[in-house]
Amino acid sequence: MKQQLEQMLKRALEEISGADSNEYLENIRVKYLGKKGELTAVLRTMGSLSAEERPVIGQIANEVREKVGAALDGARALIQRHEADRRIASETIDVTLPGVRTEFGKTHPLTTVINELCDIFSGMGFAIHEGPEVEYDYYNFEALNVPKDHPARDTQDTFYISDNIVLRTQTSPMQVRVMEKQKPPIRMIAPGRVYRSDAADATHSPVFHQLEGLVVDKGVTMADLKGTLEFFAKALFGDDVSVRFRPHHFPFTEPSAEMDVTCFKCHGKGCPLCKGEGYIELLGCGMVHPRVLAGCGIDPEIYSGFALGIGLERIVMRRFMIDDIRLLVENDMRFLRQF
Ligand code: 2NL
Repeated sequence: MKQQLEQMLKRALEEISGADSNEYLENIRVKYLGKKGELTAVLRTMGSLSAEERPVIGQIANEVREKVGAALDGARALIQRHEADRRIASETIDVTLPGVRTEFGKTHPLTTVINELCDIFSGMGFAIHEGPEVEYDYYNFEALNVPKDHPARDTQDTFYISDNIVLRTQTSPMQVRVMEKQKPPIRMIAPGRVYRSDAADATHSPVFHQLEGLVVDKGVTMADLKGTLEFFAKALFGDDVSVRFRPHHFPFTEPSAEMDVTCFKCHGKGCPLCKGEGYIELLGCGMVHPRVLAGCGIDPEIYSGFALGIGLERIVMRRFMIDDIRLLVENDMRFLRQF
């Protein structure tokens, strides 16, 4: 029996040294040390041994159990280390290889300027409203006191989708929509894309951008308009610019004006950029026409307001020294990458 045990030990150790996975080791453990294993089977027959033999064989059996157990533990640790080594080897990173460059997008120069204007007006408590570029004739013209026979409605200028639907020619329709829905006080701006049927050249594009502003409340006067717009011009161009207002005409405001800012180049002295004027036109504005207020359900006897409209391309082109408006819509990467 002693010999039988020693052979069993030898076989078990050989099998363990040949094992290459934990599953295989577990099979070996069950085969020898398990409840129905070989060692257990031998121990069961110990009853037939003599009283002298029994402790001797018992001790050998215990030694076999311990040695097999220790060999299994050792083999398990070894396999675990091999697996870790293999994983580390396969995950090796060569830090000398060139990295994968992440391409970052950039803000379009128009968006940069729109964001800046939105910041300035938000700071004065104006809400920002965006809306449809395909508009009803009513919102684009009728509600703004531009009747059916007005020259601004000429098919030369307006893209008609159908009889009563147009591509908006200004962002005012959004202001009309807000006035219809919201009781004064209203302080809002409407930035966005607008369309006019113009042939494209260096300074004209059939698609361009505008930002309009509107304030409606009790007791709003021309003084509010002037103060707000002067503050806006200084926030945009710096505290050293001054502004001037010239009378103008818009169908949706009365009185109407255009606001100029002192020329950036000559600061008012007169130079080729401002054609000797000392000033450059910045925006159109005026007191909201009572008919426009009334049409939106706001009583012009109680409320008054002012509005402004500003073309964005000109500001962008001046800011970034861009000499052709078409570059702003062509999205040529060679152009856009510069900003
Ligand atoms: C310009 C002139 C202007 C407005 C836009 C406006 C809007 C409503 C009521 C009254 Cl809902 N007025 N907008 C007023 C004056 C001028 O734009 O030269 N834009 C580039």
